[in-house]
Amino acid sequence: MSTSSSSALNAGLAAPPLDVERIRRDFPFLATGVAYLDSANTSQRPLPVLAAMDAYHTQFNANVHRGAYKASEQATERYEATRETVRRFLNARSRREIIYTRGTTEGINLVAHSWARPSLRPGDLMVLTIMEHHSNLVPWQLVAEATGARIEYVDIDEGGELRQDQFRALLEQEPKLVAFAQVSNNLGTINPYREMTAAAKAAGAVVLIDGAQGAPHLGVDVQATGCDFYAFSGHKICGPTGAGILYGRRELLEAMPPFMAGGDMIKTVTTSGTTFAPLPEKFEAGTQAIAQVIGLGTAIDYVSEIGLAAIHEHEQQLTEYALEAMSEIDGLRLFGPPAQRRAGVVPFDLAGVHPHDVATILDRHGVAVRAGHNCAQPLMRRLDVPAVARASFYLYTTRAEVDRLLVALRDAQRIFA
Ligand code: 7TS
Repeated sequence: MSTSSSSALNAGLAAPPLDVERIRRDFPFLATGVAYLDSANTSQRPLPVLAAMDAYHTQFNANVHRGAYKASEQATERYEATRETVRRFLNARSRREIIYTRGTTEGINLVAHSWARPSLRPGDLMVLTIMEHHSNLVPWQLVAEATGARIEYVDIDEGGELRQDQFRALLEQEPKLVAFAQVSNNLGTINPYREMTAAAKAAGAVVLIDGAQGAPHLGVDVQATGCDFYAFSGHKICGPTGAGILYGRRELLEAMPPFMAGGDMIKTVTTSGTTFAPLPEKFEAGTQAIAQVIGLGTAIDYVSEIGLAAIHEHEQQLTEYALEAMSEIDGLRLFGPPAQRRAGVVPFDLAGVHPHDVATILDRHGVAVRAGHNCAQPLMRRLDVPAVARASFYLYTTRAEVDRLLVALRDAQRIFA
């Protein structure tokens, strides 16, 4: 396997190639024979993750933090073990900074509700980017409506990368919040998140990174990055749906009011008022997705053991291969930066064929891709397309699956010619 596509991120530390055939045996779904090229949407889950959730349900199914009996203790232990796994994965200082959520969307909404609403004043600036997923966009629009704060969006250049000149100019206006994706779900662009965070912190902003597409493919060191908040979803990193993580810097989380209120997040309740539990429980009201949290911890262990550097390298090689082959298909427009600066995401448009029709033809070939606005309508408008089709790769994706995509694309072209 060539290592020539090794990214600057890996800084010359070429990872050993993945044993993709062995990895694939861990993913039962892949035995369906579908070429699953939609991992940016949701990943497949490996056997150890399924087994961990099964063990919870069959051997120690009980609520956490409550029971005085063995099953509940065991459940609590496994549930809290995920917090340490995530702390290590993100290199957070403390387990108290790791909040369980349902996913990226809930994490961002938590920050919008509990940090932004009480903190922002009319005229305050929030800086977002035009490539954001709706879940890192709509919550801030609601904050703007509620507080009178305003939003500016950093544009992209023709290669699908953020206009850093514009970003720096906006920082001169001293925004209160800067929020952006580590990796774009639609363009695959790996944003220079460390540099952007450092510049935004120097300008005095609170920084939230949407790690939905970053955590599964690059990971993050939140201390080295210096961000205040980092949100991601378990289901895109080989975990189940329904469990995700919000990392928050402790000083900020301590000062923030709760998001949801109810059981588990209180210290004392009287008829006249309530004091709240310490972190992280203050932000974890009600019974959480216990099995899913346990599955998420197992998923992070699974991915970490294989190694994110090797996974990223594998995806980049596939991306390079796909981009090159797809550029030879007449009438096929590709979006996004060169393979070296993107994660395994390949958005495209086949001239004269609606992306939904493309996806339908591909489905007939057993090739699964996403098509639509992919939860980024402002980006679609910026690209001047109603929608795109998107192939996305992960650790189990093979070159043969990309070849099936190519055959199916030529068929779609023939059918609609
Ligand atoms: N942010 C980004 C960058 C995403 O890609 C997604 C999901 C989310 C936030 C929301 O994550 P959730 O788990 O809370 O739903 N992205 C996609 C996608 O690209 N195709 O389907 C879902």
